[in-house]
Amino acid sequence: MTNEAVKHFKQLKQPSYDRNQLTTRIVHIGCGAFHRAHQALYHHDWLEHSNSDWGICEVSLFGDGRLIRQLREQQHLFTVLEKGSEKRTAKLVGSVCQSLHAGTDGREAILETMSDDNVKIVSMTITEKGYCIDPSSGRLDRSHPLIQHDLAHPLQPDSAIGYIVAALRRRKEQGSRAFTVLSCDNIQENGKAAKSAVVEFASLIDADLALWIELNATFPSTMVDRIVPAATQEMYLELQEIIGEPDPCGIECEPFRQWVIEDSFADGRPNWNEVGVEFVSNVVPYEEMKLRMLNGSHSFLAYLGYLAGYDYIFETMQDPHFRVATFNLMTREQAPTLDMPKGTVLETYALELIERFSNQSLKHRTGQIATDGSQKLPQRFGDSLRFHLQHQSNYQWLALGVAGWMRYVSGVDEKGQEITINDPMADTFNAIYDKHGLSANVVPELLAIESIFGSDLKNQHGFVNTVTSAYQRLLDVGAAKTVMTTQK
Ligand code: NAI
Ligand code: CS2
Repeated sequence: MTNEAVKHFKQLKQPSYDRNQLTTRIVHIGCGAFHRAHQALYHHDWLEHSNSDWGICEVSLFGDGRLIRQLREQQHLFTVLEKGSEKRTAKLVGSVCQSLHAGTDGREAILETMSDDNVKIVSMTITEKGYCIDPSSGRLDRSHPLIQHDLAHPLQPDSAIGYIVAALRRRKEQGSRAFTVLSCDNIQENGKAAKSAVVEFASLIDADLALWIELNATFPSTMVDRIVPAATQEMYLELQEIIGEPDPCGIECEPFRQWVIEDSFADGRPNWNEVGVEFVSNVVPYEEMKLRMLNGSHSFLAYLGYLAGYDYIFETMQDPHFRVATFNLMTREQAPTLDMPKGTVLETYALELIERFSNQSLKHRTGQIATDGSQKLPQRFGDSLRFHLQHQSNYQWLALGVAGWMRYVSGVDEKGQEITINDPMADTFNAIYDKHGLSANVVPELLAIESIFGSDLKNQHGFVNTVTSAYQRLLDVGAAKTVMTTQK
């Protein structure tokens, strides 16, 4: 990898830093769409300003390794296309200097890299389900097949949690320092969730190791934000037209980006604050605001919008009833549950979110956001519902969101067409629908799934009745009319 050898992306501004000097100091697990348009780009921007040698090694634990192969073919350079409603900007990212795929390069290569003293941070975007935790309690799911495998073979892990523990074990044994585990997934207190999974896993195999990790590694929580839809053929063609050549590793996103990080690093960190990252002592209020107001409304729009026949989020925003419903969900039912630092105006935040969701140049599929609802609902709706039940305040939009999810996971849309349910709990939903068919009898059974709704919500009769009425209304008149006629 040399700057001179760059054969690609001649039309784009090349990195101004010397990529030959980069050495792997950050290992990132989960080189998906989001990471490339967020952390990798922030880090690139920072390298443009600093004399640093901190490079990123991308690690992919699953899949066929195609992305890693393609990254290598283009010296780990790739394009991020920022698309506002009027302006498109293509940026070339140079912060990645190495890549590894478990299937191609083997476990040993990954563990060796992760346990190298030079590595200071192991970051992750492995989706909510990658943590192998019970989403409602945040505890490690010991019955998870990957965790069962890794507990039986801790030196040959498959899961991200297993890899982290195995690498930290090596570091302890070789007398090196622990690294920072930086979770960048949409999970409430994602650092705490990662820590609890890692420490609990370690305690099951080696109590001393678990203690060493608790004392030496850090797990800062983060709030990450940038809307990055999954790549499509249409996107690749548009990108090619702009940059003059194909980029199979390119990705598109909105212009907005935000990253708030708890400032707790085990062994140093890049000064990302120089490129707009906020380091704070307590990230929880920011996380809750984003998860409830942005992601909560995203899920609402994904389930009800999909059922109403909308393929994309921006289309739901063109429906005035969905638009008002989303604003009301954010401002009346999510905002009151938040305890924000002084000066935060949540109504302004809500208006900005509506604007971002309305970006017509971003084709963000409702069906994409609808995936993995069992992992997303707890942090997007759960505690807000508990707040309203406790304060006896109104939660009709939240209840409709839950009912929309329930109707969606039936696997059949309002025209009788099949919906493919991508969710680790899809079999459970199937079994419930096989028993009851498309009827409101599914409601109590779905609410009884404790990993999603805890053990409390199913016992709140008023709540069960409200969700049941919303569900019945969806069956009777469909999602579009239910959203239209629900009291504004
Ligand atoms: P993606 O599907 O493009 O990438 C997911 C990555 O996670 C892939 O590299 C995949 O190999 C890896 N992965 C999946 N399951 C895994 C497992 N069990 N263990 C280890 N690795 C696993 O998805 P994308 O868009 O990159 O999103 C990933 C996550 O990033 C989201 O689930 C969310 O938590 C977070 N995020 C995404 C945003 C977006 O707009 N796309 C914005 C903010 C956060
Ligand atoms: C979305 C998020 O797919 C989803 O569940 O709600 O990925 C959303 O696009 C991001 O969190 C925005 O930062």
